[in-house]
Amino acid sequence: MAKLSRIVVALLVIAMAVSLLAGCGGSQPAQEKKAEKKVIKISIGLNDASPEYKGLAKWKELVDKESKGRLEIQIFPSAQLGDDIKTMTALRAGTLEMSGPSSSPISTIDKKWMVFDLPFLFASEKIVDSVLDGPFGQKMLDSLSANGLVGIMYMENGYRQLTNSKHAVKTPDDIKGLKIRTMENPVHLAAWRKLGANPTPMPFSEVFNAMQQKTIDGQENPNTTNFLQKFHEVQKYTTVSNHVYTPFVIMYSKKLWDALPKEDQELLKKTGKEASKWQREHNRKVDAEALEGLSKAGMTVTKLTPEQTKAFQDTTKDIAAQFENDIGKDILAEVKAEIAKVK
Ligand code: TK8
Repeated sequence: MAKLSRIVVALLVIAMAVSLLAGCGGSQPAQEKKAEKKVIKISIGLNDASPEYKGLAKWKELVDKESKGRLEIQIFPSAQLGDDIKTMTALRAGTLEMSGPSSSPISTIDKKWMVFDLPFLFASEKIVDSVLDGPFGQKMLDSLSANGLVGIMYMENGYRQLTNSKHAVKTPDDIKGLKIRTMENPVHLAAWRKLGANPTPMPFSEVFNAMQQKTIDGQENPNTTNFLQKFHEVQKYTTVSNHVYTPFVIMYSKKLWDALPKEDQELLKKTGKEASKWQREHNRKVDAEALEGLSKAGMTVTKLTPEQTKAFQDTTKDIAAQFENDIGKDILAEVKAEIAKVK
């Protein structure tokens, strides 16, 4: 009897071992499938309330659907993985897949990107759309590959507006002596110097603190950023100046992009087109609400009249000539021709 039960136990143990092994074997294809899933990390400087984040969340959704869950975009907001310049360096080294910096810091890698920094270059959203979605915009994106980056799409940051903690700004005279944070870009520095400010370049993630500590008096960013990053908590005056339009450039590490299968590259670009369009529409819907939000939060809002705007345009009008050689005469002529087509 005892012998029999020992045999039964032994048989049971064998049966369990076999079923476990079978289980392992059975799960192997599933594991392989899991390994095929590709995570694509993207870093942005703005927080998760920003229109850039929303646009990327839309893209994530489209990519998930089209790839049937095989490609997963993971968005890291608020410069958790580093500011614009740092993450572009990571992309070029191949240690991070994606980043969505402003166009302005790209000029630290390739000076022709300064073209988008020229004050008052794009007089309307219609011009923006036509230039960015046309051959010029595409050529700029394609040119990134010479520097280890792949331009996937543009997203909208928007027209930039000046905020400060000192007084309402209506004329270039009002800017005299204001300490203004600018992006890390020589054109912005030159333009603000021209306007009489004392400009200080700084990565975006340091701006809120610098305003709170009063090491700077102001900064400039679109209404959505000014509101959604809660700059109204540390700033008192907004001037709707629309002085420059710098897009976001959603980019991929060329090193890592080249390792992707062609079909994945195509899927990412195709869905990117749709996300880019969606994001621009979304941004334009929320810009006015953001300005209202700033006003409701207690900021004094000054909207420049066309005459007032002209004074800012006149003061900064020779900036383009000053940077003509850095940008390249061909690029400058091309963008001007594209703009002229729209007008
Ligand atoms: C976020 C920045 C930001 C830009 C700036 O990383 O630096 O002021 O407008 O949106 O790219």
